[in-house]
Order: sequence, then C-alpha cells, then structure tokens
Amino acid sequence: MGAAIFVKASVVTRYCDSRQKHRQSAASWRDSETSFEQQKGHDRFFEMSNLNQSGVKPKDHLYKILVIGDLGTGKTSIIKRYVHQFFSQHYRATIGVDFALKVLNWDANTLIRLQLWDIAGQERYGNMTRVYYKEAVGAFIVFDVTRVNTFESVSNWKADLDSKVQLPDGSPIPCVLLANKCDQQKEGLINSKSKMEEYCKEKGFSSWYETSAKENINIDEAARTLVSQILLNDKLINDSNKDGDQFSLAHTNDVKKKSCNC
Ligand SMILES: Nc1nc2c(ncn2[C@@H]2O[C@H](COP(=O)(O)OP(=O)(O)OP(=O)(O)O)[C@@H](O)[C@H]2O)c(=O)[nH]1
Ligand SMILES: [Mg+2]
Repeated sequence: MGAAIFVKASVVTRYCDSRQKHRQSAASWRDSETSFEQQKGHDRFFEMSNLNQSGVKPKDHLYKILVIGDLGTGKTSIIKRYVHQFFSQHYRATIGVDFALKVLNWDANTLIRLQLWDIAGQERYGNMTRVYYKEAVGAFIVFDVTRVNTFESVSNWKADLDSKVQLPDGSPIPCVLLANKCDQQKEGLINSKSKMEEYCKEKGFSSWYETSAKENINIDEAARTLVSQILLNDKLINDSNKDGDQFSLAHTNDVKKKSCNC
C-alpha cells in the first residue's frame, strides 16, 4: 500500500537553531543525491497515476515524525522494517540522525508522506538540539523490553519531547510508545498490561504497542494509530481556523521550495 525511500543524512552538525536552517535540513533530506531523483520519480508517479476514481488528485500531506529512545532499542530496525520490510541482526549505531520516507495511500482522497527522523540514541534526552524536534507533528518513543533501564529513560524522553515541541495550540504532539524486541524475554513493567496502560495514561502517550522489528509485529498498527491521531489534530486545527488564516500541520510545499541562505 505504500512506497518508500531511505536516505542517509551526511551533515547534521551544522544546523543552527532557526526556522530557515530547519528547512534546510528538510531540504537537504529531499535534495540529497539518492533521494532527490527518487523523490522526483515518486512525485511524477503520484502526479500521473494517483488520481482517484473521480479523477481528482488526492490531498497530499507531509508529516515529520520523530523516532527517539535509548541506544540500541531498535529505532533504525523498526524504521527499516516499516519502510523496506527488511531486518538485520547486525547493529550499527546511528550517528546524528538518519531520514526515511514512507508514502501511504491513506484513502482514495489522501496521500500521506511520513518523514521519519531516526535520531541516534546516543544523542541523549536533554542534550537533544531543538532543531531535531522542530515542526514534528508526531513521535515514537522506543524502549527495549529486555533492558529495564531503557524503559526507565522513557519518561525522560517524553518530558524532553513535550518541553521542546508542541502543537500550535500548545498541546503535546501525539506520541506512541513502542515496547520493542517483544520476540524476546521481557523484563519489568511490560509484563503487566494494566500497569502499562496506567503508565501511558499518566505520561500522556496516545497509545502503546509491543513491537518486534525482527518478527514484524505491530509496527504497521502503531504507525496507523499515530497517523490517525495526527490527521485528527490536523482536522481540529483546520476546523478551529475556519474563519481565520488556515493552518495545517502538514508542510508539503514548504519543504520543497525553501532553501537556506546562511
Ligand atoms: N530480537 C530482536 N532484535 C532487535 C529488534 N529490533 C532491533 N533488534 C536488534 O537490536 C540491535 C539494535 O538495533 P538498532 O535498530 O540499530 O537500534 P537503534 O535504536 O537504532 O540504536 P542507535 O542508533 O544506537 O540509537 C540490532 O542488533 C538489531 O538487530 C527486535 O525486534 N528483536
Ligand atoms: Mg539507529
């Protein structure tokens, strides 16, 4: 149901904390050698072939999604599974941030591009630059069910996220908790579903899933839940702005056209 590309960001350290620079990061994601040609191909493909039955071009949304959590919890593996239907046991730590794009034909009238920001666990909450978080409209926080200490960090990641990015009305962006590596022996609170429910409610998670990138468990489901929440927020924001300036969470054209002069 979707198409996807995955590209590596080579330059992440020279971001400065301005809106313009953020757009450069998004633009460099689009403009990088491999992605740009592929993206043009996608654009042409969708322009030509993605008309719905009534010949109308579907609404096109681009949403920035963060994937954060401790080192080695499986963030990259989840993204690779989701985007490429691929898994490897081999661990190569992410440096800085990687990007992936997942294109979803959500329904006959809606095309969604998820710009997935795969942030290295070694970035650590608290030290995370705001630029990574800027304009994100949804997030996954990932922990490893075999290592309790990665669960203990979850509340810090969530607090960091909520302090650095909000929706236009000031509310937190939707965030889904992923208890990854559920194909293995679990340790801690994850063994009690009711306590996990309580924990997620208290910390303000939209939802939580046990996932396995290895066995492909619940990754599509978790993504669908997050996207549904984002679409709902987008609609609420647009509805509340009906009489004023229109604002959308999606920033499709922004990313394509702007470039940085600094
Ligand atoms: N058994 C099992 N292993 C997994 C799963 N997901 C990831 N792994 C393994 O866990 C290790 C770390 O996975 P990564 O996806 O690189 O973890 P990461 O969170 O991106 O790590 P950083 O980039 O360092 O933050 C790798 O050896 C993966 O093969 C899973 O669902 N089950
Ligand atoms: Mg990684």
